This record gives sequence, C-alpha cells and structure tokens, in this order.
Amino acid sequence: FILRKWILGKSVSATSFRLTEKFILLLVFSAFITLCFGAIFFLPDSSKLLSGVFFRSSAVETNTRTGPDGSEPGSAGNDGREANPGTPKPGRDGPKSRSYRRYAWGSNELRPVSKQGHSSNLFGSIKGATIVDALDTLFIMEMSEEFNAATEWVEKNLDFNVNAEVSVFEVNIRFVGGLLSAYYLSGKEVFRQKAVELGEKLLPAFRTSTGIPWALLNLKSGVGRNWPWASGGSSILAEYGTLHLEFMHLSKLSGNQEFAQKVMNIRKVLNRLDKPQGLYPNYLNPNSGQWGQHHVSVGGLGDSFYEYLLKAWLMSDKTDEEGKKMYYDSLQAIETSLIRKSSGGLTYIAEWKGGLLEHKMGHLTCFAGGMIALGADGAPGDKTGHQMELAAEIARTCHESYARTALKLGPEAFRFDGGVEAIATRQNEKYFILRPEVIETYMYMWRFTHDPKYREWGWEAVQALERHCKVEGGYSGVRDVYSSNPSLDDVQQSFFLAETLKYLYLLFSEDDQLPFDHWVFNTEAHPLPVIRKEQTDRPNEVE
Ligand code: DMJ
Repeated sequence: FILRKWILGKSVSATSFRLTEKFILLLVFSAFITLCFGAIFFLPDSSKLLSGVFFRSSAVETNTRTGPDGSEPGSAGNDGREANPGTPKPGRDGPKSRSYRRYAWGSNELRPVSKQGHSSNLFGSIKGATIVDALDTLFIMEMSEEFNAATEWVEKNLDFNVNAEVSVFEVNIRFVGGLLSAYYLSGKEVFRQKAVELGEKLLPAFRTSTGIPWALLNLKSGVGRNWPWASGGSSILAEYGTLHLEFMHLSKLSGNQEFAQKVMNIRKVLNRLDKPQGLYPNYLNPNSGQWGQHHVSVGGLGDSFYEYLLKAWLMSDKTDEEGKKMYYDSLQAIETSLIRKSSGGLTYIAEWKGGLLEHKMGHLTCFAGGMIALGADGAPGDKTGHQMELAAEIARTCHESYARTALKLGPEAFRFDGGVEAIATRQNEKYFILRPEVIETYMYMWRFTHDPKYREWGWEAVQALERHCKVEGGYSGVRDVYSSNPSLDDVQQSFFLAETLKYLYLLFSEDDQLPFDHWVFNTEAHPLPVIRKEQTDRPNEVE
C-alpha cells in the first residue's frame, strides 16, 4: 500500500501514524530506494529496467493520455513539459515512442511539443525516417508489436520513387543503414529488397570526373550537385567518406559489385592526394580532384570518415589492410596536430584551419572517445594502452562539457580559450538536440573497461533527458543548456531513437548484447555484421 501510494506520487499523511509506525515506514521506504538504485547498477537485467523507463511498462501505456496523477496532457505547462519530473521512476512515465505513432506516424520526425509531424529536407519527400531509423532499436529491445507495425509500414508505404533531392549521406546512414540492420536482425526479405533498391537509386551520385559523389541527388532524374555553402563546390569528407560500410553490404546482399567498386574508388582518389601534415581536409572538389579550403575536423564535416576507416577494417574480419593503415595513420596525424591538453588538464580535439588551431570541440567530436577505444586493441606498436588512456581522457572532457551546464546536457560546441574550459561561449553553440555522441563514448568505454563511472555518467544523462527534454508528446531538443528554464526546439530527431536510446540501452546491457566481435555499428548506430572470410549470405548467420 505504501509503495503504491509512493508510485502514484501521492504523499502519505505523517500525522495519521504514531512515531514507531513512522520510523518503520521510513526504514521500509529507505530500503526500497536503496534497492531501486542497486538494481539499476548491479542487477544483470538492469537493461530491462532502463527500457521500462523509456518504453514499456504496462503502467506507461495508460499514462499517455493522462498524467501520472490523472491530469490532462500538457497540464504541466504550456510547452507540455512536466512541472517537476525529478528522478525518472520506472512505470510512471509515458512511452514517448508511442507519441510518434500517435501524432506523426509516417512523417520523418515528430514535433513533440506541437504534437505533429516534422519534415526534414535532408530526405526530400522520402517519408518515415523515424520508423526506419528505429527498426533495429525496436527489435533489440524486443518491442515486437511496435517492430511489426513498423515493418508493415515499410512494406506498404516506404517509397523511393520520388522526384526529390536528398542528402546522399543522410539517406545512406539512416535509411540504407537502418534497413540493412533490420534485415540482418530479423531476416525479413522486405528490408533487403528496400535497401538494395535505395542503394541503386543512390548510384548516379557517383557520376563525377573523379567518382567522388555529390552531396545532393535528385532520386528521379539522377542529377547531383553539392551544398551551395561548401568551399569551392566541394564534396564533404564526412559525407563521401561515410558510405563504405553500407555499400560493402549492399554488394554482398545484391551480388552487384558496383557498390563496392564505388567506395573503393573513393579511397584510391584520396590516396593519390597530398595530405597537409598527414591530415584530410574536409572539402574535396569532385571534378578537379583538388582539396578545397584546408579545414580539418574530427567533428562536423570530418568525423565519420575516420570512423568508417577503422570500422571497414573491423567489418572485413580484419582483412582490409588499406582501411586499417589509413585509420591509424590519420589518428597519428590528428594526435600530432589537433589533440591538445588545457591548462586545467582536459584533453580535447581542436579544429585546424589552414595551419591555425581553433580551440573548439563539437559535441559531434565526442564520438571519438568511443572510436579510439574501439581501435586501441589493433593499434600498431605498443600504443594500445596509450590509445585507451586517450579515449578515457576524451570521455572525461566530454562529461565535463555536460557537468558544467545548468541542465547537465552538453552544448553543441565548447571551447578552450579566453580562460574557459569545456564551456560554450557563443549563443549559437549552446543548444542540445538529443545527440548521441557522448553516450556512445560512455557505452564503448564501459564495454572495454567496466569502470562504473561510465554507467553513472550515462545515468546522469538519462536523468537530465527526463527532466529537461521530456514533454507530454515525446522528447525535444533545448535551445540553451546553460539556462535553467530553456526553450524547446520542438523536434525529436530520428537519431534519438536510432542512437541515443540504443546506446543507453547497450550501456546498461550485458556485453553479449550485440558483441563487438560480431557486429560493427554504422555511424547512425545501426549494427552490421562482420563479413567473415568464408561467410554465407543468409541473415542471422553472423557467428
Ligand atoms: C547522426 O546522424 C550520425 O551519428 C552522424 O554521423 C552525425 N550526427 C548525427 C547525430 O548527432
């Protein structure tokens, strides 16, 4: 009775008990709280508890229309945010995955405050980004009813025959990657067919003099172009360099070697070019084959290029020696030219512009802690220990970028100059859009070290998400992580379901959940199986 009262959020009147009864009540209550926290961190099945927070306790289902105390939706405030949500309590809070289904089913993304669909122009008029991006998360979390509904939507509605311009990179990592993972996990043929169909539609993007693909492509006409803002009409390193994993699998699943040839050619072009101090500039003109502006970044515009070099080697069952060499050589150049330590002892990865360092690190750059940890084992020479230390230092810096804010959520970019450390100084860098990179690094660091601080840091992020991003209709980004009452951006990014929640789930799961020696995550957290030297083409045979 007491626990039920507590769970329902109602206070028990102390005056109705005598002193000894109050003492016993206090003891029971403290024991219960201790047990709950113990369960979160130590019980083997703690992952299930976490998934309950987000998705699926039975109490949750009935709570989506009314608040926990029976109040009307949105009654917590006019932005729909709960008045004082406090520590997340399993079983009390609404399943935000269902909000997308209720308010935005089939749209690319959800607007959780205004409770409607949101269409991003990254996907042209292709629909259903959130559905495809979330397929494998639903499967991994054993949400079979939701997975089946999503599968049915894909079968009946996912249509690539559109006269629209899309981002080749975004469509590849979210749609092709999401469909490939869904196929390998479930074995359902529809996902393989759709992935190959979409891959074929992306092939005209490679019709340039060098074979470096365009950033944007009209899926009907096959006409490509680059972002108008990109230096000298260039293609972007993180975009053309983040096709490799998916395209290798497309060749394997379709028997069409063109996919693999296209991405292997990108490497050839890069290997012919001189690299300033061994670094890869973010801009490359696809027709002249010359670098554009010499801007180097392990964050936006560069990030997942480095990630895919390492993962190409791992996904090839460690046979892709070229990918391996390119990864470790580029990491060496990054260490020499970009990685610095602040006077306060925080290691960070700066950006490089024509030889000058900008002492800024993006939230996106924080994925590098996980990447460096993942690659440490194969590092040449005696560098394994050094690279693990580097990864841990980057994880700590990124945690500091969260810890030094009012909301305990990290800014889009933080700086190390003018006396500040790990703090955003520009208003337009203070936002948080539910990005996964910091949690991704915690997840890798947990798997490799089992240091409990990574789960503690992950749990801090869960609490902050619940307090500041959760609204009646889902989870929203916030505009200023240094303000105690920030405005919301009213977008639930599709990568929140694909990546942020999946990495949190894995952080609190056992290591045999998607083990790293069998699965490699694409940059949108879609797991792809290692292609064994002697592997059959049948799904689920990834052992
Ligand atoms: C995701 O779409 C991918 O992780 C991409 O590589 C970079 N940014 C977003 C999430 O922040």
